[in-house]
Amino acid sequence: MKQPSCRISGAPLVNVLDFGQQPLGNGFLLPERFADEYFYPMKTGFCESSMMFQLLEQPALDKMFHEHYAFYSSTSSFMERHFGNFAQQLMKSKFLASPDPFVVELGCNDGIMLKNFVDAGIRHLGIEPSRNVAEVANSLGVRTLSEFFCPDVAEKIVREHGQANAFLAANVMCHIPDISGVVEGIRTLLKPDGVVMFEDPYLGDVVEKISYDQIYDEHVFLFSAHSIRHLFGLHGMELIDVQPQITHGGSMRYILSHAGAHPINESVPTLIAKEATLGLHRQETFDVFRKRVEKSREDLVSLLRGLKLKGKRIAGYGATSKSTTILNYCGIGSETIEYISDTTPIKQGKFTPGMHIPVKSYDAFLNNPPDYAILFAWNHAEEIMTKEKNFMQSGGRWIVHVPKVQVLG
Ligand code: JHZ
Ligand code: SAH
Repeated sequence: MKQPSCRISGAPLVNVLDFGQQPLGNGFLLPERFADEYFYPMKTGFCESSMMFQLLEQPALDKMFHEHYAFYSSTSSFMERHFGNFAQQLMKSKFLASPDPFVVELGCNDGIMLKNFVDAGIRHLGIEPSRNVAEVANSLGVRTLSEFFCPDVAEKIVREHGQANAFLAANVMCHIPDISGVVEGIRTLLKPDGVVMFEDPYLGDVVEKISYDQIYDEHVFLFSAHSIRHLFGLHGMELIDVQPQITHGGSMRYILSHAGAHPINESVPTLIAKEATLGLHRQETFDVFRKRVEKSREDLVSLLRGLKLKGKRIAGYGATSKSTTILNYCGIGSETIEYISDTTPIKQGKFTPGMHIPVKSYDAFLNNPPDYAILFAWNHAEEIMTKEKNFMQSGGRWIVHVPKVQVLG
């Protein structure tokens, strides 16, 4: 096999963490597809030149994002509020103060964020290649183009709508392997005084909380302020602000503009200095991370094994993409986990990628609760714990693996 190289610097990438053969994170499937299920070798590397943490290999984009895409953003009411606040923050800012502003969002999914701009009567466009979720967005009045964003699409948008005042993205920039093409597209699309605001799971949180389940096929990168400042700097753009978010277990919102267009907030050098202390720009940090990931796996496997020996019933809560990494990396299947409950209709009645645990509706959890529920949607813990007070009051226990493997309650 050709030596993998950094998608930004071209330098050779060294494997820092090997997860073995992994299926698609969102590849929920029916038994007739078990025999020809797709797997790929999931390894991660780090480039000290671009400071980018990345997968060595990623499946083809159309294997992951298509008309049966399983993740619908609006399954979380907390995230609906979060994106409502994100939209409000932009609407109140100087960036939309001009007459007839235009907002573009990459990976708008079912319209969770852009519907706020529809309500406010603001000109907008979503770019969403997964047709099923794009259709939901369109049905809500969110104008959505079903395409993969790239420099050509950026030019087409400028021709048809003019340049954008704001370019938004949430949990999508880290999915796109040709990230340099995306930044070039943004440069074409953005007005000279426009703003880019995007957020993604933050490498600092992943390393600190050992949340290695943020690593799966879709997440080709895990970003830091170091890597983002460097990447956009190569294209004449500047990181002007950073705002930590609690969403998805710890995310970072990056705010950028054309170089020199806006002042740089003090938050940027402060975070860069913090990251330097944590060593997020150095390969050796990931050698330590690997050992901690391996320990987390041992702890989880031994906890679950002990509970099964005691005859306890265990089910999963939230058939997340993240759980695909946990289950396949730890080798946990239906001998241990009876079922996983999930509110997303397209996942229900199917089986989890690779380990083939049945995914059931939320009713399965309510009507047949287990002794222990492993919280695969741990990033939504607050929302879920509030909803599931009864489970704990009737003696049910939660298992979480972040920031350490433990039983709650
Ligand atoms: P959740 C996906 O990751 C994939 P996942 C993607 N790569 C990404 O980056 C993030 O989203 C943004 C269910 N649920 O948000 C709904 C309940 O059953 O952790 C979802 O299937 N009951 C684009 O899949 C899943 O859990 C509930 O009460 O890791 C949550 O998935 C709630 C709140 C959720 O993302
Ligand atoms: N922004 C939403 C959705 C995240 S899911 C949220 O935070 O909840 C990621 C979305 O990005 C998917 O719906 C996927 O289809 C889309 N996507 C993947 N590659 C893309 C690309 N090159 N251009 C635009 N969208 C893309």
